[in-house]
Amino acid sequence: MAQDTIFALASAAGRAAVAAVRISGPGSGEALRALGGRLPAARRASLRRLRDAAGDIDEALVLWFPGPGSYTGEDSAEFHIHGGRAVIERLQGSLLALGLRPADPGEFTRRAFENGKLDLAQAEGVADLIDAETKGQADQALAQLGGALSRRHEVWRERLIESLALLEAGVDFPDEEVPGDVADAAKESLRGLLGQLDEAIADQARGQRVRDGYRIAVIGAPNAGKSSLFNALIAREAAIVTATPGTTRDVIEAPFDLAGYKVILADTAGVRETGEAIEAEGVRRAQAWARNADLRLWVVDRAGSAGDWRFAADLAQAGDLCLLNKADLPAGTDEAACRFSAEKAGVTAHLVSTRGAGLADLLAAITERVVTALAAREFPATTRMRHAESLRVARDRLAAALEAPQVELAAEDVRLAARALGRITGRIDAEEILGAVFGKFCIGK
Ligand SMILES: Nc1nc2c(ncn2[C@@H]2O[C@H](COP(=O)(O)OP(=O)(O)OP(=O)(O)O)[C@@H](O)[C@H]2O)c(=O)[nH]1
Ligand SMILES: [Mg+2]
Repeated sequence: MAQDTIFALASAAGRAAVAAVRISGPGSGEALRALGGRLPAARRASLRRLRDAAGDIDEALVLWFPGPGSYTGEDSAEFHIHGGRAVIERLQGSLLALGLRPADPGEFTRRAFENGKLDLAQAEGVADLIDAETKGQADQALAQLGGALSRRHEVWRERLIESLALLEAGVDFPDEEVPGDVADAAKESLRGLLGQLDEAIADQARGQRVRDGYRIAVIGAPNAGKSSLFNALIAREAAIVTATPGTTRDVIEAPFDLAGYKVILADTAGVRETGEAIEAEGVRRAQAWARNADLRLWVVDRAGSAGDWRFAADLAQAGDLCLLNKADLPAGTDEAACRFSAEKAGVTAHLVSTRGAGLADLLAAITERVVTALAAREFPATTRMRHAESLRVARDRLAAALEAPQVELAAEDVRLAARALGRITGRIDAEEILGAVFGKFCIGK
């Protein structure tokens, strides 16, 4: 089937010094010649005056990438033109007139996948690298793009297939002497692999956290100073602060960069018993966000003596931080009671004031937790739900294979486990997942 030749603005829309327009497909060379004269040397930048029947378009740098040695694997080209709206539209109009069509989101990378230039996990790495806002996200995406994640799954898949061959030797020649130790060797290898898959599953949340952000909830009783702390940490007045308890109702999320990692900080409604419907909904949302967070900052008004700290006490988990706030005021009886209870629950107490005292130490403590949770020498095996699901299926099939009463059943389970791993790189069932993977790309990539 003859492919269309596609085009797209590969750089961001809007006024800029330079804009890059890419084209790919069998008509690329012809289009380049039509607009810029003879084909430039492959992969060398050449200065050309672009023109069509209506006249000059721009003076531009053009690049010619003959297939299959190009990003997409097809003949393709780039025009680096002046980045004004009119010039971009003029060039795109000419390309349309030459019979090229605008690319769908991710279509260049999809073609690269279809031409065997990248596997699916690598293609996802491309999308993640484009979306990366922090160093941690970029490092992880680059490793994935380079094939780190794919190689790991391929090695596992190959081991499954080797074991399958050993098991099938027992199935295909039941009457012959297949030494018992062949099947044993297969099982031994599968058992080792099961251990590795278990480790990868245990580590799976890390990759998703690096990609999507580490979640920190600011929780506590009304008026404890949660919104004040939230504003201090993100260094802007995003949340309303008043002396009236019950000010914050919605969850307010703010992403920020901590030590190169994406962190999402959330201010939440003060937790207390309330008969008021709006506030009750706010409390429900606060509790839900807090439970799913990776870390909770439990803010307590240490100057109080009414025992309000108890309202949010059961949301805090071991490893969280308790912030005894309003260090500039004299301590009430709540401080000692809360500190005692927190430390018993494995929650470290810090004395702070949202007006400044102790905030630098607090930030260091938070940073330490984020880095400990996300950093590791090795990149994690999975970075998306899609990978995690396949990994879990593979693990369950493998466990079933080891338990199977008959070698035929074991072989079938091993086959299914290999299939599940093959979905991660798109070696298996690619058609089903292509839309989901490439639909989220930006146009021009
Ligand atoms: N003295 C003193 N007052 C503080 C400090 N931090 C916050 N406050 C005051 O405490 C009051 C409540 O602050 P908020 O940040 O709105 O408290 P909150 O926990 O978000 O309250 P709700 O949204 O109602 O749950 C305000 O009057 C703040 O100015 C502090 O470190 N010292
Ligand atoms: Mg508030």
